[in-house]
Amino acid sequence: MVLPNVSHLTIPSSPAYIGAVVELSRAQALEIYERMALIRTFEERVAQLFAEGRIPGFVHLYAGEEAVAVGVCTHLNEGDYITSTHRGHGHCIAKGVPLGEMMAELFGRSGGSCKGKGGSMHIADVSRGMLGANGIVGGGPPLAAGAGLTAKVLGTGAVAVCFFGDGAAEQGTTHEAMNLAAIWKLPVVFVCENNQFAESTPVVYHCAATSIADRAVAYNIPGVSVDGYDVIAVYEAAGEAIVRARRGEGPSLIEARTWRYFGHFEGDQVTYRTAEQSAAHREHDPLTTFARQAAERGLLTQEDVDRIHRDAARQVEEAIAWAEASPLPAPEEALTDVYVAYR
Ligand SMILES: Cc1ncc(C[n+]2csc(CCOP(=O)(O)OP(=O)(O)O)c2C)c(N)n1
Repeated sequence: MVLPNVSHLTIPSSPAYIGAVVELSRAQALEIYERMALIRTFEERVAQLFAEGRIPGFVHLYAGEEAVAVGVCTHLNEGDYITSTHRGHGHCIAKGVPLGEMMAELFGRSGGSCKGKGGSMHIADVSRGMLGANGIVGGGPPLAAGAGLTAKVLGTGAVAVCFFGDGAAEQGTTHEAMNLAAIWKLPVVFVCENNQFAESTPVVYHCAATSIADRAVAYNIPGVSVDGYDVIAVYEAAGEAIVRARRGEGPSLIEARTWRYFGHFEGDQVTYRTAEQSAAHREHDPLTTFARQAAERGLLTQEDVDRIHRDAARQVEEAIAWAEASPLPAPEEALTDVYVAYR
């Protein structure tokens, strides 16, 4: 089915994308909404659990940015790769990492994706192409270039998607990775989640460009800036970039403009932006925006939306129960699987 009325979805800054029309089936619309609702529910519940002191370490929540992870990962297969950031729960869920294993990782339990040794900032599930959340800002782009090189050399047809923040956009590693991926025409899609802040620093303080997507010019690759609240816009841009990567035409850069609903980390007092600003951004909430777009096109009903939220809540509670039933790692395993150990 071809969706009508998509003029607002046409992406202005790259001729390659102009005029593209998004086609979504009801099954795809359900899948997209289900994934976004699962991320939102997971994050809101993790915020509560953290406040109750039930999760050790740091957590950085992804709520508000769901359309980016889901709009991109809906195109990916299990054999494709993603690299993530310290704010990685949404990427993990969108790529299909089981919720129970994620929650157990947050709880530091042995059933976690990394046996409870990584925590929120280091969830990885290589078997599902999730190459890792990453506590190093700008750590993901070189990994994505490496995964793209692997795919190219082995001829697997896989694509590597690199999620990174506007802060990470200023790291040298990001530029080195984009340049190398462009020179070697690697199947990599660089997705900058511009949520307007790096910790407490507004993007206008740290970024000389008015659009991070414009930096693609420096690597002679397509660059496009999209509304990161609009999952259809992200889906459309990502679809073009992923097809291009699979055709062997090299990398692309997508900037998705978005906003995180929570602080930089849980416990952040959020003194660097106003409640009014946040309220204005929430008017464009990705879930309600997509529910409306899909309803207008006869793809989703209010009953679907209600059922999906109930189901997401059930899945997250099951994940918590599964995590809590999982034992702590045995002390004698403290150094097993650990890449670098200080002795
Ligand atoms: C190499 C490095 N420098 C600094 C930090 C400290 N730090 C953690 S998160 C962060 C901001 C990252 O901002 P951005 O990339 O925009 O991601 P966001 O938190 O907005 O999702 C910084 C500077 C770090 N973890 N790694």
